[in-house]
Amino acid sequence: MLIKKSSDIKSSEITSESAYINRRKFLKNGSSLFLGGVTSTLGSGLAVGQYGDSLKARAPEGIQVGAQAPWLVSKFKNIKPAPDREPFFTDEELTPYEDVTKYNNFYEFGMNKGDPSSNSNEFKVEPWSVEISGEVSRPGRYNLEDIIEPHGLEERIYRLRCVEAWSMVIPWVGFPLRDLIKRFEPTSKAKYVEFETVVDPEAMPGIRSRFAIVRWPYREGLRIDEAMHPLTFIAVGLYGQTLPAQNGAPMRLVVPWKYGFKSIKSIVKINFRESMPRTTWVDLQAQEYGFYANVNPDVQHPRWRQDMERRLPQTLFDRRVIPTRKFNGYGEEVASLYSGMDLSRYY
Ligand SMILES: Nc1nc2c(c(=O)[nH]1)N[C@H]1C(S)=C(S)[C@@H](COP(=O)(O)O)O[C@H]1N2
Ligand SMILES: [Mo]
Repeated sequence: MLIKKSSDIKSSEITSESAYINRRKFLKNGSSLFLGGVTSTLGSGLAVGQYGDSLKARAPEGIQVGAQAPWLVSKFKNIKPAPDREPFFTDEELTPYEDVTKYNNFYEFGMNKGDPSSNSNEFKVEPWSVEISGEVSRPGRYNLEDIIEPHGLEERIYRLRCVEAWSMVIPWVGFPLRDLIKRFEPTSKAKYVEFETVVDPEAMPGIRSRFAIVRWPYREGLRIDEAMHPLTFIAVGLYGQTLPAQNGAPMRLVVPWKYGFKSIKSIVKINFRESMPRTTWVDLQAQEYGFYANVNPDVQHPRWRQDMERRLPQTLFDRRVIPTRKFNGYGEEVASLYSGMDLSRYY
């Protein structure tokens, strides 16, 4: 591989268009910046920190997600690797970075699997703030830095099972949602947590589309005990890098025992409430999608088999069909949350 001195490399050669635009913005704001592409191209090890080398999964050489704020850069140097055991890890084959970042559901950017990666170049995650509201003693609108900075980052390798009967194995980077929730001190009335995705029509062509089926903002929710479960995760990265826009930058939810649609992306609002929130998919079609949406091979869906799944990536020769497990294989950890409930009724 040809290695150029950094001074010989024009930024346009090493950054994608979106990274380039973001970088310009950072420079204009006068902050120092980090470019993952420079790091991996030159092998300077900037992104590889105390734990970096021992991460179980890193993005391929040359992958860079864009310019990042200095406080975030230093956090990504200190990611605690996934342990060797379930449930925070699985030794199933990882879905390649390419598939994780090019086969997406993110209707704000369009309805086809390739739309989110190709239509999200205008999407900006800086500045970003998250509103914390409802039944908490410390409500307010917080900058992304205030939300994320206090948390140590860790790697988790989880299965993700979409209701459309495909699945992936993804190495996330983030922290448990429960640690975030505790900081804002929910009151005893906080029985549910409601999440909302950003609505940015200029950067999100799916929102501008006349064919959109969703009433924006995309909304999801969890019962408070589900939200406080140690498996429930806020992801800010994958494969050791910050999240690409199409995967829900700058922060998204990951609930590995539930269908993928619960794992809401690009969160701008977290609201604590006493009653069950309305959620996007229940609003759209309550016969087909429930609030709980626990992965369950015993509950049928009119369009997709729920007892089997296609583990991506498929090839022309192998559809890689495997059985779907109850609670997506996390039953030992989460089944007790639903004891006494009829899961065919509360699907
Ligand atoms: N805001 C928002 N969040 C979303 C979606 C969406 O359309 N909009 N799609 C959901 C669905 S159906 C799935 S399967 C997962 C996919 O996550 P991934 O693209 O990172 O694999 O995101 C979920 N989160
Ligand atoms: Mo999904």
